[in-house]
Amino acid sequence: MKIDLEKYGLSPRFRQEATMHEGFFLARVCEQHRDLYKVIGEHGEYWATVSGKLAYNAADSADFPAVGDWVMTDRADDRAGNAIISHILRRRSVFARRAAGTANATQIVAANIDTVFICMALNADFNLRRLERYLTVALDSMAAAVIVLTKADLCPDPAARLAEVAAVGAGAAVVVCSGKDESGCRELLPYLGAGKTIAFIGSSGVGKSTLINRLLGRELLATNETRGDDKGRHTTTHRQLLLLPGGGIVIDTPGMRELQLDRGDLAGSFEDIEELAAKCRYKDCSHTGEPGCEVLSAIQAGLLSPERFANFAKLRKELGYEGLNSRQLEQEKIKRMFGGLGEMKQAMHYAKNKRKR
Ligand SMILES: Nc1nc2c(ncn2[C@@H]2O[C@H](COP(=O)(O)OP(=O)(O)O)[C@@H](O)[C@H]2O)c(=O)[nH]1
Ligand SMILES: [Mg+2]
Ligand SMILES: [Zn+2]
Repeated sequence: MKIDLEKYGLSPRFRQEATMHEGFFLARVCEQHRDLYKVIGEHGEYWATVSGKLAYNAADSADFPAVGDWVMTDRADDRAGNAIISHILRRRSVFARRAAGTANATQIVAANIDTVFICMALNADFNLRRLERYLTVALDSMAAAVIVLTKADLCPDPAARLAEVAAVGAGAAVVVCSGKDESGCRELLPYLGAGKTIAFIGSSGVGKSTLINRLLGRELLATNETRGDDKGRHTTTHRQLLLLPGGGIVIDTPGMRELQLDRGDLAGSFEDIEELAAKCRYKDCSHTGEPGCEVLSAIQAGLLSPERFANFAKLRKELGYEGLNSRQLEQEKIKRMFGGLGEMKQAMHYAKNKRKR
């Protein structure tokens, strides 16, 4: 039986790029276990490892396949041992972070996603500063961002939380849902669709796997059931791509204790501050006490929360964007995404589309 890879998100653009690798087989990465990848191709799922050449040429963990990647392999099944991944097709979007415990290694959390569900629970997990951090990465990912507030059943006043989220939400859609009851994830349905890939991102325990199980209609993913009870404690340990019965693809990710920024779009997640900063008397205003600083005036007038500004300053420092203005940041991003002048045409195309949006 031939598998329809379009259901797995295959688009003409990847099909086209795949034709440049004659003699190889197109597949999408569904799971990663250290150096072993489970991929899905036209003849089903099989296991693969990367070629020596790919590993040798990799400068960073971001150059290795990630869940969601479209790759070329040397065979269409693994009956004769693991297949070899020789190429990764150019990513359309990535949710990336700084690999834990490293100074500058990038880790791709999910690739080729249409929408990122930033999941945050409406209980003790609720933290606007963390949300700003996730948004900064999501808005840079080239995927759409949706804020998913989970565990609504545990919150006495979801409407109040919703208002707080909307204030920092950078225009992203916000949905409130619960994995506790059947109808709880109905709000997510409008974002799902055949061939569309959604990545569930957020801290451990917020209910990502529970929601995905609801969407799947069965308890496929282990959820973190027994906190404090060390018997049978299951949790998501690896990233995994799954096909929904109603159409659409979801990527479950293990919770991250901390999302360290590797790249980000502060102009998107902190547009309000960027707008104020553009009106500061000095172009290179650091908003730390210069005269004519609109950012500080807004804080004094109670129009901008000092916590939000402190978080902005912290994230900007973490990204190494201190002192760059939004124009320079945009150029920085284009350079990073399209690598130098060689692909300038793509970069212009991107900039044009961005302006249209
Ligand atoms: N009260 C409540 N508990 C939930 C809800 N969704 C998930 N949980 C519980 O939260 C824990 C963590 O859920 P899990 O789906 O494993 O979270 P993940 O780490 O984000 O994948 C489990 O004990 C779930 O039963 C919800 O909507 N309401
Ligand atoms: Mg999980
Ligand atoms: Zn200023």
